[in-house]
Amino acid sequence: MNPPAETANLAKRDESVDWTALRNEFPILRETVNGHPLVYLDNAASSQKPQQVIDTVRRYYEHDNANVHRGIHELSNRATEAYEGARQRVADYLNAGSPEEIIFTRGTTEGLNLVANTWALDNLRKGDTILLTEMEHHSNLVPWQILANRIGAKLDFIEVTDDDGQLDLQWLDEQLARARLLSLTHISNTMGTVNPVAEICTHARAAGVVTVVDAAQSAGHTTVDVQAIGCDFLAFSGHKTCGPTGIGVLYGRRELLEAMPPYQGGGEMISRVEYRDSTFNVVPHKFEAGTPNVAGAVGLHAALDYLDAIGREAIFEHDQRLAKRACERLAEIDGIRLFGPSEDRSGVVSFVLPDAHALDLATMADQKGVALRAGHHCNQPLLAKLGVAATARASFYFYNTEAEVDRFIEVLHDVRKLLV
Ligand code: 7TS
Repeated sequence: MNPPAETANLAKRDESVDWTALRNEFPILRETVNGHPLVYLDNAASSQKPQQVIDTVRRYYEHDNANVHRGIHELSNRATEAYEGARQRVADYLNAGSPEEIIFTRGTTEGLNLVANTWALDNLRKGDTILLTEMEHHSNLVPWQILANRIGAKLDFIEVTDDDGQLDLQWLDEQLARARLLSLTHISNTMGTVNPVAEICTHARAAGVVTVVDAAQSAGHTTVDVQAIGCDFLAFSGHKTCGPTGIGVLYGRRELLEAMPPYQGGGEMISRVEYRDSTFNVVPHKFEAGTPNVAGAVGLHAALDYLDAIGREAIFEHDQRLAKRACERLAEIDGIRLFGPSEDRSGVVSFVLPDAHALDLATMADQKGVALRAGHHCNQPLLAKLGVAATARASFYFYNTEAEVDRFIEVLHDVRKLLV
């Protein structure tokens, strides 16, 4: 299948990006909610999709749909070409050494579970230590708890500093010396902290510790280069990167993937099957049992083209600019508690007001068309450490505007008047 015309024709965008024109390419942003124009500030949970991605998926189903790798017929060949083309596109996007290092998954969660149930289950033993951080999403915590309970491994945590939500790396080398595997997030989905993953992975490599990076919050927002980071595995989700739901990526270093046992059994992942035994396919197919999400991969390809046409540095600068404006305006509210670093943060802004519960706030903001998130953000242990049960969270993306930040603040003030 040819690359979608629109994305192929998108001019390379730089700092002079026409953000308004981009915004207009997202049909859903024209929705009204409860009689108000939608202000969508829940991008850390899921991003919206540009017309180009929607059209690419539709075009795939209208013209190319079939099962992959099996058919001798034209449509199967087209579907296979589109699917494998998407794998190559992801490899380029992450600067992976080859497309064989890219496994399609359902999302970040599945990628992390895959590593826990293959490399880690095969290599870790009773008494081994798995090193995590205190800011991990449940998806990068619970799989390791399940594994640790199963094999008798231990969990250790890099602490988060109380004041600005950074990782406390002063004990990193000591912690790495006791660990076999380190799994950590690139960007915190609650505090917006950007972790120095390349530096941390350098230390881990020197200590012989295998590294896993959760790029759920970074892959669609900033440059993620697996070779520059130097990680062994990295996972992200298509739906947070302008792509479809139900498609994600696990990058794995080839030597590790080659040596790992399969994740699930079924079609596609085998080489030869007998009644009592089987041999397995080569990587990455060994890890992709069953009919894959071809349309999802094709949509993800279009999404990555779209993001790269804008430029990931420009996207991150835009996220940061909006977050800064939001933080500055929020900081004017007496008694507000803002979480995370004050500088060099991502577009995720969490806060707690002294007089209004986060859930009430988000519910009432929705009445005015502003989509926030409130709750524990799948970060229960972190919130317990921070001493709160819930935060309200606004998370920005490149299609959000300064006017939307101002509208969000205005709505917040209106809602507070009603709540206090
Ligand atoms: N890791 C991080 C850092 C995340 O933020 C999320 C989702 C995941 C993993 C899981 O991604 P999934 O696509 O497999 O579900 N974060 C959020 C959030 O902050 N609000 O809703 C989902």
